[in-house]
Amino acid sequence: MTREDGIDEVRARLSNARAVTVLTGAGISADSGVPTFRGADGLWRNFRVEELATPEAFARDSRLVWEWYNWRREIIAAKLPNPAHAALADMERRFDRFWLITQNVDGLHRQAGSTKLSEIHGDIWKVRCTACGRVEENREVPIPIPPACSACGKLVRPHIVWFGESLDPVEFGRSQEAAQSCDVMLIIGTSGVVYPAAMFAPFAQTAGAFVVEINRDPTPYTEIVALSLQGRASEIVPQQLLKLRLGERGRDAAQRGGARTELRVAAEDDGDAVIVGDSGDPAQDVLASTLAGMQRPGAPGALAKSERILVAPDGLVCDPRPALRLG
Ligand code: BV8
Ligand code: ZN
Repeated sequence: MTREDGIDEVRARLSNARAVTVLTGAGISADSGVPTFRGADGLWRNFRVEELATPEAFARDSRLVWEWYNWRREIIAAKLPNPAHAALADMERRFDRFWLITQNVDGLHRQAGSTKLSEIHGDIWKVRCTACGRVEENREVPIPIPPACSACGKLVRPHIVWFGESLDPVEFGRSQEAAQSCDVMLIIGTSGVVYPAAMFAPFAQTAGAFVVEINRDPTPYTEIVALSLQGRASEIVPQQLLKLRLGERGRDAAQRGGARTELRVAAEDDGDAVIVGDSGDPAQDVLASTLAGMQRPGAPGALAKSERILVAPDGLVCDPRPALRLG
């Protein structure tokens, strides 16, 4: 099966799905410029995990651990969601039930507009007090070391799940339930080696879901999932969305939702898309602007210029300016 056939198959499955669950890993943020963990240029190549991402490491040398997180906060602070993040943010409004499980701590899914999500490994932009347990947002870059709790003045740590620590039981429970009750699961940009996150795909598959992997490289999932699409998340995920036909249920939902939800990104059957104007919806606008921005100048099907676009489904064109080919 070619990649295009695979994308068509996913589109067809999504068109008929009521419940969709997505699991993402560092690969989805790689196209935003955030380093991944494993692989040739991964973070663990240069750092030993047990020296930095464990409670023991923090107890031994909290300054070293904070310096590492400061370095990562500085990198992430300069990054923006890419078209794959934006496409998933849009997708949550297309299904009766949708849940996004992310292992990423970079916050880019939220920045893209996702709200139905569990950040199962925590959030690099939050700190937690080692004494009173208070969790608070902190966006300082760099964070002054040692950082102190605003309530009790004691040392705070990153609000992140380190190796050997348990996941938040509420978020884990929600994620497990979403994995076991979906019709389609997308696994995007994860090496699938960290547990318990690695169990969600087998959970879904055992429960009868159609499980699709999207990854630049082969992983332990590649041989066991229903479909594996090899390539960059920022290209494949929006492609699935762009080609998504809404189907009866989707069209009903769009009509119920009124004008705002009628403004969706979708391609015409022949791949053409049309500018329809500003939705007034930040998530849609991120999607539109990143779709425009992701087009490489001169690439086949590239947009003529980078501008905010919105594309209507099923010929709902509000502002028929010249059609653009999205390829
Ligand atoms: C727990 C926080 C109960 C730091 C992270 C032996 C066997 C099995 C399990 C274990 C074992 N020994 C210990 C365990 C348990 C352990 C574990 O799984 N270890 C593994 C690694 C052996 N798990 C735990 O400890 C978990 N807790 O089990 O609790 C418990 C309690 C007490 C005692 C024991 C157990 C806690 C897990 C902690 C997770 N935290 N780090 C931080 O982020 O600051 S894990 C780290 O890896 C990241 O947080 C990340 O979220 C996670 C997963 O990595 P990926 O996202 O998959 O990233 P990776 O780089 O690996 O892969 C990127 C992929 O993207 C690649 O496949 C690449 O091909 C692809 N890609 C690249 N570019 C693109 C792309 N794909 C598409 N497009 C692109 N452009
Ligand atoms: Zn405190």
